[in-house]
Amino acid sequence: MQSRRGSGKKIPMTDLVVVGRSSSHFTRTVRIFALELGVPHEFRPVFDLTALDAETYAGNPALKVPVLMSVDGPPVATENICRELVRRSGRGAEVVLRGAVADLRVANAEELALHAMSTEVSLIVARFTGDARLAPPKLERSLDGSLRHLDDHLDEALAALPAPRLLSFLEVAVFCLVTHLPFRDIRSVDGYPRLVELCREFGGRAGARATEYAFDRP
Ligand SMILES: N[C@@H](CCC(=O)N[C@@H](CS)C(=O)NCC(=O)O)C(=O)O
Repeated sequence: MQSRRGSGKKIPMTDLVVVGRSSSHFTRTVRIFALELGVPHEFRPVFDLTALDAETYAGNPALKVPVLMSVDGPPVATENICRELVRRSGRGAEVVLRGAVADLRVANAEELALHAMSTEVSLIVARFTGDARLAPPKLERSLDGSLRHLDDHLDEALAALPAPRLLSFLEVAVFCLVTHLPFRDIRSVDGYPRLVELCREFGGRAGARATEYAFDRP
């Protein structure tokens, strides 16, 4: 049985398809969720991020990845997809999604990790287009300030997360962000020892090892 909902491409009724890029930190976040939670899925790369049609992005009108293709329609954006993967896995009790903990140290760290990820995307787009006006100095300051805060306050935030846990959005997002900065040559992360340590620890997980950053080629 096939469905066309959410995208022009046919997908099997039972299957989930993560549409994204192997070089994308947002995509890596959802792939790690799917792998660590044992949710069967296929990965389908988008090769051309300059495309202007939503079809290329599995129907995402924002022209962004990742997207999760499913018969129920495609949730767009990383947090929504992680939430849907947790729902499908039936393992919600073992996972700390964004916003699940009221503690401000966690909420601020989640916000700053996501903010830094988006800021990095803006810096990459500015570099790609060669238009310096797209990367004003404030953007660089904003990224540095967010990383500084995360490095200084990571331990407090992690201590406020429920334990034991299989996975938290905060840890996965920080891992994907901090490993991505040197991969895209946006920042050295040497000045952020606590973040580097988290990456070293988390990098041993199966989901992390299976999703090493790479540039997809058609
Ligand atoms: N809010 C979105 C942001 C996704 C995003 O910025 N994805 C990047 C790849 S890491 C992208 O699609 N970049 C292409 C572009 O901005 O043109 C989410 O949480 O998934």
